[in-house]
Amino acid sequence: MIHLTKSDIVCFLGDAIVNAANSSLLGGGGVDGAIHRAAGMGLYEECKTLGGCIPGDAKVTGGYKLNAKYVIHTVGPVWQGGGNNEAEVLASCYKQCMEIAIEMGLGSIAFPNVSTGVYGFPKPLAADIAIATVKQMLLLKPEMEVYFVCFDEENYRLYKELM
Ligand code: AR6
Repeated sequence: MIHLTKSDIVCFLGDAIVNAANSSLLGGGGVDGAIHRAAGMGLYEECKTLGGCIPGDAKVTGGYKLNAKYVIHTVGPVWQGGGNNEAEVLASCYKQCMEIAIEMGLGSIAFPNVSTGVYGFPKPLAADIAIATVKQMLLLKPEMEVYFVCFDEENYRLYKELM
């Protein structure tokens, strides 16, 4: 089942939140910075052991001081005009995160709007890709609760229209 909220993903109370990270997995700005600040140094220490992550892939850690039990870190594409497989890479992010959640037997997962901040991915296209990919993956585990957690008004409005 898919849910939509307009809130801060750091506050999510459930099994896993997804982090829109960069390839180093060592923190940054935006939602990544907020998650690392709230989770504490334990998260940073575990991330240091992961050896980074390529765009379109995902890796899981504990949630440390967060309410969520796990953080699934994914690295979205940097928007470069659309001719560089950005859409496929973004779809892969959502797919990989869902695969990890399903394999781990998780009951709930919250996604931020990956790549639509600093990485500049157009929000309408990103919302289409996120919703379509998650819907497809949910066919494998329909009872999973998936939350799209929008932070900015534009994303929230777009998701509301599409869902
Ligand atoms: N909760 C939910 N969503 C949030 C929050 C929050 N607390 N804060 C921001 N957003 P961005 P990206 C939304 O820039 O584009 C980092 O420095 C925000 O409104 O965080 O994937 C990383 O280290 C936007 O819609 O991630 C990378 O270097 C969405 O999160 C780079 O930014 C994504 O914005 C990744 O860029």
